[in-house]
Amino acid sequence: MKVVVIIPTYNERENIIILLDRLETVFRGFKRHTVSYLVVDDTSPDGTQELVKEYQKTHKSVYLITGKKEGLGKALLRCMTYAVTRLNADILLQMDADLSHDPAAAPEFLRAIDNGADFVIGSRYIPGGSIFTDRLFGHSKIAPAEYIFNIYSYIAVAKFREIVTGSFGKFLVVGGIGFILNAVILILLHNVNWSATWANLVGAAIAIFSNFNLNNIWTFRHQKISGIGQYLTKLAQFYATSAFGVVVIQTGTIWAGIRLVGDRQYFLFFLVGTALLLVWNYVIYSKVIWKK
Ligand SMILES: Nc1nc2c(ncn2[C@@H]2O[C@H](COP(=O)(O)OP(=O)(O)O)[C@@H](O)[C@H]2O)c(=O)[nH]1
Ligand SMILES: [Mg+2]
Repeated sequence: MKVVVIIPTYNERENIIILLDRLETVFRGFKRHTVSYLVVDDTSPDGTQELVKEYQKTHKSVYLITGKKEGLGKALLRCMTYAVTRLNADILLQMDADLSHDPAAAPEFLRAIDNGADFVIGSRYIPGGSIFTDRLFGHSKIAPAEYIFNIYSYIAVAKFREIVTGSFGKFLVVGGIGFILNAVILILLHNVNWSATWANLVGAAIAIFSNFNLNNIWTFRHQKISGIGQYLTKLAQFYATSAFGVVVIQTGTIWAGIRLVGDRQYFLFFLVGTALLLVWNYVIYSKVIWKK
C-alpha cells in the first residue's frame, strides 16, 4: 500500500532536513509499503521551503506543497486532501517537523495498521509513552492560551450541538408538536361548545399519544419499543408518568408558589413548573420508558 508521511512546517529550517534524512533511514529496506513524504509549508519566512526544494533534487519521494499561513489545522487538511487525491495515499502518517515525534517509532504505527487498526495515535501518556525528544531548534508556533481557548470553545460548541441534535433536542421538538396539538384541539372543541376543561383533557390525551409515538420512532428509536404487549404496557406507563408530571410537578409548583409568595407571580411559577416538568419527563423517558 502507499504510505504518505505528512509533515507540516512553519519556520523549521533547522529541523526539516534532519527529519527527512532520519525518516529515509528508518524506511530504507522497508518492503511492506511504499513510503513517500509530503511537506506542507506555509511560506515560512526562514526559507524552509527553499531547503526542501533543494533536497527534492536528490530525493524523488519527497513532495512539497505550499500556501499562505492559516494555522496548523488548515495546513493539515490541505495536505491530507492532496495526499489522498493526488498521491493516491492509502495510509497517512502525520509527523511534526520539530523532531518531537521520533522517526524510529514510525514503523510501529504501520505495524498496527497492518494488524487491522484503522487509526493509530501516539501518546506521551500511555505506559511506555514519552516525548521522545522535545523541540531542540526553533520555537513552538502554538501559544498555550490560544490552544486552551480553542479546545474549550470546541468542547462547548460540540456539546451544544450534541444536546440540540441529540435526543434532548428531539424530545423538545416532539414536546413542542404535542403542545401545538393540545392547544389546537382545545380551541376547536371549545368553539363547538365543549367546556374548556373537557376540551383540554381530550387535547392533552391526544398530545400525549402523539408524544409517545414520535418519541418511540424518532427520539429514542435506538431503544424502540415493539411488540403489542410491551407497547401497551409502556403506553400506559407513559400516560401515568405524564399525568403525574402535570398534576404533581407542574401544577404542584404553581400551587406551592402561590401559597408561599402569592397569586401575582402565578405565571413565573408556571414557567418554573414547566421547566421542572421537562426535566422529569426527559429523565423518566430516557431512564425508565426507553431504558437502554
Ligand atoms: N504548515 C504549517 N505548519 C505549522 C503551522 N503551525 C505549526 N506548524 C507545524 O506544526 C508542527 C507542530 O507545531 P509546534 O510549533 O511544534 O507545536 P507544539 O508541538 O504544539 O509546540 C511543527 O512541525 C510546525 O512547524 C502552520 O500554521 N502551518
Ligand atoms: Mg512541537
